[in-house]
Parts: sequence; structure tokens; C-alpha cells
Amino acid sequence: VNKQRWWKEAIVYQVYPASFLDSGAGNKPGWGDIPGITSKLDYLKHLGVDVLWLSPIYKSPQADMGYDIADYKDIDPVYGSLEDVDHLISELKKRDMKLMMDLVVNHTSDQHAWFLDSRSSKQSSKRDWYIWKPAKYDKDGNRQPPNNWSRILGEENSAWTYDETTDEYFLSLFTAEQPDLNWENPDVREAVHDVLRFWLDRGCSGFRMDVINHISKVQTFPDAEVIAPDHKYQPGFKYYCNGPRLHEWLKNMRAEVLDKYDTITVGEMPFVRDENEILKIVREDEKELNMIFIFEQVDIDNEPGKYRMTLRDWDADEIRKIFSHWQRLMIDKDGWNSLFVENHDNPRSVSRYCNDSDEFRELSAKLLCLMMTTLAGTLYVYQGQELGMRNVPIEWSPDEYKDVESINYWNKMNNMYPGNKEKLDFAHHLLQRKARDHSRTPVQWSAEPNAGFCKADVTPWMRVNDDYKEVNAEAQRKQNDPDKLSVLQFWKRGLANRKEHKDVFVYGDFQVLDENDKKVFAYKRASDKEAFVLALNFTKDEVKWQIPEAAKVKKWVAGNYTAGQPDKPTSGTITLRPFEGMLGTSE
Ligand code: TEU
Repeated sequence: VNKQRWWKEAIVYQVYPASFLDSGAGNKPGWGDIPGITSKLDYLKHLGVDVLWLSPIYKSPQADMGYDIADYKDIDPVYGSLEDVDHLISELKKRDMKLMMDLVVNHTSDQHAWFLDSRSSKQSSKRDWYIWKPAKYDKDGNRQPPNNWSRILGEENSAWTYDETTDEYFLSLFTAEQPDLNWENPDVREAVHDVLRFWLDRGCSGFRMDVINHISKVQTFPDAEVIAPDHKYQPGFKYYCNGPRLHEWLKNMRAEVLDKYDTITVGEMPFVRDENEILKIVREDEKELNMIFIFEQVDIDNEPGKYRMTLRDWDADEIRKIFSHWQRLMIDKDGWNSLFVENHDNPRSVSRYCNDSDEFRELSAKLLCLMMTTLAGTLYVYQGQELGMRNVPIEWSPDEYKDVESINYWNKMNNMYPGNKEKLDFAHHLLQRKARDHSRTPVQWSAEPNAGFCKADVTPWMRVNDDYKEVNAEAQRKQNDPDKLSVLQFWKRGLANRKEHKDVFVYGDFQVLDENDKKVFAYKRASDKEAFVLALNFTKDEVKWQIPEAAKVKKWVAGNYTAGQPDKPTSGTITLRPFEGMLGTSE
């Protein structure tokens, strides 16, 4: 059914600029920069990347690592200059690659000129660009925020920040430094369109739109239901996720701006699961966005309805249910989706979904690569994922975690349970499993000091993972073993295979092969011309696996235990080793 589009076939690589590569070209020592990114374009091209998505590089006080923007049309000196971006774009073009910028327009920084003006007085012409409300007073006469919504990055706090100058509260869903824009105001929408045009005219090819489903809020701002009784403030998702005017504004942005260029757009949409609601955005004839990030697979280990620092068990059956559900959205319903298991807000995928011990790390990374390169959807690879980078070890003290969410969480636990070793050890354990920091450690380029991320005598903004001497790009690029590919070589081959057989892997049909299996996820992909079968053991156990009738395997052609073709029967019962994954041709 699906129409061919370049943005469906593209391999998108996410760069988290602070942690990618510090070229040393001035700026801020120990922080990655734009020249550093430009210097690695050959590496990325060689890997098979088509589009670079840069997390925010705009001028920012970095209260939330650039997701707090103080000027949409300028670059933070930490990362370089507008000239550096122009140079990056022209170097990308030379290689037939494209640039995607991160568009963070649900909120700005509290240092943005718009907000400084807005907060200065109730008469300011920008007052209504943000969401201001008077205080409420409780029965004892104490000042309270306008409603009970909690902050997303620090749920013990109110989503409203009190401002003395005008004795009112402004809405700040993420942190106090990230005031929410008032999209109800048409001037705000026009200002956003202007930002889009600015970047598109400069040669950027599209946007990843940060929490774009939060822009329309229910205008009565009602109290949220109590789902966390031990907290004063409650998540107000229901009143600001996919709110009443979201579709109107997305359609408008598309018609006014995006349709005048050839773009790729992906909307970040936390908390949305309703298929019909999603189709309203991603069906091609709706003319809103090309695709969105659905979070179900990265929420797999979160307790339902709870905050994110929780840990629950899951099995291959859940992996199958989640991925196969969203496959159907594309195959049967003319929608489109993105495919990702890592980004800058999540732990590393080998650590989360498989096993990151020395014994299993590489197998795990390759197992996930087999899955990601053979499912439908635009594929997003996060920096370091192609190397099988893993979470930081439990030995690191919580003081090494730099993310505002982790710091808020750790402080909260220390305030709630001062000196309680058991509680705090568990909190530390959760940080080690779930924190956003794990994906933010510097990319491991080589076995040189600081993993080659920055000069030896410079201190990186975030500590380098201790395993860099074993896990790094240079060693993996140079690996020369006829029996075993490095994770990097495996990814390169996987991406090439995806492109070579795009009829199947991007556009083909998808069929689950072993419904309900709790250990193995197996599926078939097929076009009119050819078909492939995948068998993925998501456990640390050896599994006796009965090859399903419908698989009709002709030949096993690739697997994560060998560089060559797996030597296994194509019917009957076979043994899948721990985290073994295989790709076969099928009738
Ligand atoms: O994230 C939005 C978001 O709600 C989640 O991904 C959130 O970070 C996670 O649930 C908390 O653990 C986006 C950005 O990706 C993130 O880095 C920013 O902090 C956030 O928006 C605010 O701009």
C-alpha cells in the first residue's frame, strides 16, 4: 500500500552535540562542537547514514542541555557559529546527506527575549506569549499554584512557577527555566513558522519536533486526577497531550511552511497510544507530520501509569506485541512510523533490552541491530548505538550523573529518605538502569585518553564510560576477523542490507510467526519478489525452537554469532543460543 518516499527509506542518525566530538576549535573545552560533527561525516556516510538529526545547538543557558532555547536563530558559542552550520550543510550536501534540526517550540528558555519581555509587566506586548495565571489561595490563606499539575522533569514540583514581579504564575511543564509558549496566540504561531523558514532557507531539510503534542492545552486548566497519592502534584497529561487544537495547528504549519519545501518531519509524542489519534497525524492524506516517535517500546520497563524511575519485567511477547502493533499502522492504514530504541532520553539499548555483560554485550547489540534493520519504519540510530555502547557501571556515584531529571530524582530521594541505605541504594540502582545520562556519555572514538572525544588534558563535561579501551569506533573499524564482525561492521552490513532490500524491509508486508512465545520474537517480511524471516532470542537461555510452518525458511543467511552464514537446519527444532538472532531467506 505504501507510497515510496525518500524519508521512509532514510537512515537517520541522532547526534547529541555535547557528547559527539570536541574538535578543540575554541568554544568550550570538553564539550562537543559543530566542527567535530563535520569532521565525522565520512564515518557516518560510510556507515550508511542519510540524514543527521542534531539535538539543539541554539543559544541556550543549558538548563536542560539546550532544550531551553534563548535564541532560535543563533548558535550557542559552546557549539560554534552559524557559519559552522552553513559549512556543515554544504559538506552534507557534497555527500548527498541531509540535516534535520531539533525544533523545541512547546517552550523557550526563561532567558529568551520573548520571555524576558513577557515577565517584565502585565502590560508587555509579549505578556500573552506565555501562559500566566493568578495564584490560588488555600483555606489558610497560603498562596498556591493555579492547579495541581506536576513538572515533567521533577514530579515533586508544581508545573507552575511563581514570578514576583507581577505576582502571577507561569506554566513551565518541564523545568522552571522552560516556560511554555501560549500557542493560542496567533503571533506565537507565526513566530514559530518564521523559525522554520529561517532554517529551511538555510538548507536544513526538516525537523524533529520536541514534545509537539504538548502545545495545545485545555484552556480551563483543570486539576488532574490523583494517580500518585504520595505526591502533592499530579501528572496533567490528559489536559496537555494531544490537546483540542493540535491538529489544526499542525495542518496549518504544514500548509503555510512545510509544504513549500521537501521536508522530513517527526513529532515527539510522549504518552500517546491511541491509534486513531496517531493516524490523524501520520496518515499521508491528513497532511500533518510524516511520522512521530511513539514511546511504547521505551516505556516497556516502566510501571504503567507511574513515573519513569521504576523497573518492571517484560518478555519477548511484549516486544512482539508492541512492535507488531505499530507495524500494522504502516502496512494496513497508510500511516508511517519511526523505529527507535535509543535516544538522548533513554538508557542504552543493550543494557535495557538484553544483557550488557562482557559475555553478551556484542551479541546483544547485533541482535537489536538485526531487529531494527528489518522492521518497517524510518530507522533512527543514536550515536554510539552502532558501537554497542552501554550504560555506565553501578560503581559510578550518583554525583557523576549530570542530567537535571537525575539530579532532581536523587535529591528528592535523599530528602524523602535521608540516610536510609536501603532506599538510597535502590534509587541508585534505578538511576543506573533508567537515567537519561547513559546515552549522554562521550562517544568512544578510540582507545586514546578521553576515548578520543576531546584532548587528553581536557576534562570532558561528562565522564567517559570506563570501558572505552575495549568499546570504541577505531578498534571496531579495524577489527579483522573472518569469523566475527565488530558491532560497527555488523551495523554497516545491516544498513546496507536494508537498503538493498528496501522493497521488503521498508515497504514490505509483516507477519508474526510465533504468537505468544515469551523468549523468541520471530517474523517474516515480504514483498512481491522476495521474503525474509527473522528469529530473535531475547533471553540469556538456550532455547529449543520449533521453526514455525509459515516461516518456510530457504536458507539462513546471517546471524549474530558468526560473520558467515549460520549453519542450522531450515526446518524442525533448532537450538537458539543466548541472544542469538538469525536472518533467513524464505519462500
Ligand atoms: O523530552 C520529552 C519527554 O517528555 C520525555 O522524553 C522525557 O524526557 C522523559 O520522559 C523523562 O525521562 C523532550 C526532550 O527529548 C528532552 O530531552 C527534554 O528534556 C524535554 O523534551 C523538554 O524539552
